[in-house]
Amino acid sequence: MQLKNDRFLKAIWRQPIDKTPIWIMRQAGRYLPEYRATRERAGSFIQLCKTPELACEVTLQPLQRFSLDAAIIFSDILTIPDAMGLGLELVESLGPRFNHPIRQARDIERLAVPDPNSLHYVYEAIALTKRELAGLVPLIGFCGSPWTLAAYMIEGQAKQGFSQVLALMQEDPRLLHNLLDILAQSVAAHLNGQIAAGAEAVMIFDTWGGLLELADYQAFSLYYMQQILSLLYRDYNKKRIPVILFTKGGARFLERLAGTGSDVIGIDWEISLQEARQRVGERAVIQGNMHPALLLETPEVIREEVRKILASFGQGSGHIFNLGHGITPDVPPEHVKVLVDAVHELSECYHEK
Ligand code: 1CP
Repeated sequence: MQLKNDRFLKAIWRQPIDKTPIWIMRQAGRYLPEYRATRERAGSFIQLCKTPELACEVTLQPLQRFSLDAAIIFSDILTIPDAMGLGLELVESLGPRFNHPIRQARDIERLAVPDPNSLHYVYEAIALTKRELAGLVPLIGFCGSPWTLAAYMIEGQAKQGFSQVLALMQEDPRLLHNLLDILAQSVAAHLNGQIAAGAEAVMIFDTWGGLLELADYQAFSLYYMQQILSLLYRDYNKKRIPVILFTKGGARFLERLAGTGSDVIGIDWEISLQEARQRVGERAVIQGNMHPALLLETPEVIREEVRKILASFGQGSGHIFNLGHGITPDVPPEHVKVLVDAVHELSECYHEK
């Protein structure tokens, strides 16, 4: 189907565009009252993920309010460990938690790439969302990086620091490599499943890669993302499928990320777009990088920040506007409208008519 709005894909292929495209990490989420209402109807976060009709409904919610240039399928990176038998639940004050975290070598030796049927609900949600979107904007599929998934699987829950996975890295790196290898195969298969179901771009979230020093980052995080890139359907149904890599806190690794052959590199607010553009050069397009906390400021402050970020990237195609990390639940939805409209309005002067 012909896309009505293909700014997001054109920016990735550096084709001329009228305005800079924008989408927002976690754009479907708790800051929207309609999301909270649908989650209530679903009964739980996990049920919401596993019910394609409801996952589709919340994916579309932010697009009904704001002129976003891409949709991202509502799901979670932790669906893969769940499908591997770890049993995901969401504890209200604590965040996600596994009922059967990895505690010993045997738990890792037992793991296998999940049966595609166990993640079929994601592919159904994508197919349904594509039908409902009817070409309005492209749909992004996603996964966590093997390193980030391993961090949650070994810790058992969301925690600052992830001391247990770091300890395993020192004590038994081979065992950790076995886990990362299975996860890389699982992630590649899941992203390919999402592409086959209709995702027009895919993103790998390496939320915890920034915990590592360069040598460990290369060996335990980047190496496995590179494996995934080599296994992905980069062309599907005569269409090029772009890949976005995002290592939170990964400014130090920018050249390495650019060297992977990923089409887009996501950055957070640690560095300016100007510096990122210079260091990445022609090797990849840049996505980012407004601090999410700025969405709590006044509309004037938000517009000023948008102006600065657009100026930092400068002239031409090759930038996708986003936050440097997910939007937080306390953001007033009206501020998101201010942001999206400001990006479109204030970016026109950076593109040729
Ligand atoms: O309703 C709720 O209370 C659940 C909150 C929530 C939401 C809205 C969770 C639990 N997951 C999601 C959806 C989600 N997760 C999306 C949806 C698509 C979108 O609109 O962007 C995406 C892309 C994710 C990805 C995700 N999940 C990441 C990577 C991105 C990031 O923010 O770094 C991570 C680390 C997770 C794990 C996870 N799932 C949920 C939470 C609260 C967390 C973070 C846990 C932590 O604090 O470590």
